[in-house]
Amino acid sequence: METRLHLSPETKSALEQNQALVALESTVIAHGLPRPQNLETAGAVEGIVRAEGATPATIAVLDGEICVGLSEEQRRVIATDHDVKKLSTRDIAIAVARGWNGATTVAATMWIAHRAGIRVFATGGIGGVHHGSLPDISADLPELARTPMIVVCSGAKIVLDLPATREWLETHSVTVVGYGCDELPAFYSRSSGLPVDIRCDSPDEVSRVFKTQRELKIESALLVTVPVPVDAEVESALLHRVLDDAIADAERERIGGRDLTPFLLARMSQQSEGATLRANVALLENNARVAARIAVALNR
Ligand code: PSU
Ligand code: MN
Repeated sequence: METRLHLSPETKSALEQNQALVALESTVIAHGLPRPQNLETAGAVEGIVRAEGATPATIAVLDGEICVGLSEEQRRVIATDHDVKKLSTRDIAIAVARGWNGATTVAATMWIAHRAGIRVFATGGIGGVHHGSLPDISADLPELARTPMIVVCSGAKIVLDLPATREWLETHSVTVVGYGCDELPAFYSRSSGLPVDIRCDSPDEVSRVFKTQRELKIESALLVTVPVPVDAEVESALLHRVLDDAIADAERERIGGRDLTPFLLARMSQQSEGATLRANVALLENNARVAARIAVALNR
């Protein structure tokens, strides 16, 4: 194991005893959700993983230490401290060298979790190809192409160019599972009109595909996509209105780089009077439950 990783006592003992573990990202806590829902959701998600019989390991960098598994106090720092950076894989060494506090994106969380020996990771929505001509492509995508672990999410964030993101995954051989669905979910929305590669209806089915990938030494991730629960889905007309407005606002205000995703999510939540925030929390909790069940199935 990578010696620069600081494992919490709970994570260490779960790894030693080969118990089911679920990695969780921290950018969604620090930059994806508003206060106080961010801290509440971070705690709720850990509780859900535990209730399913798995150990949660939230990942972040604290005072330059790469932490796998956070204490309640450490979670509070990530959720409330005003100087928590957003760290993608390219930033991990900088944060360690400078002794920063930083929240890890999907890409950085995967990089760390895989090196800690964790095989399942739950998040809300992955990054992908943004609209516009730059092109702006999240580091989440190349990390998925080179890291063999199960990533449970509700597809790519709706603010992205979803057809372009779907094509990227196909080109780079990332297998996409529809969990109880035949279509790629679109984050706040259950449908996108885009295909998945295979439908799985149980944790065992997912586990079988992943174990086969590992036997074949396929080095990319297995992306398990789970639709947002029906009662939390954002109604399509409202969703598209707040989405188009948020993208136009970002262009006008020239928001780019690492600030773009948090800006778009916050703007949509304001304009939808919290409808997108409720969907975000519901899908994060649901994805954690599915991920924990998969982690348990993987260990059987
Ligand atoms: N999904 C959410 N909220 C978030 C993110 C995803 O529901 O805040 C974060 C993830 O950490 C993801 C990041 O890795 O946004 C992508 O940012 P970028 O497009 O800058 O790579
Ligand atoms: Mn970017």
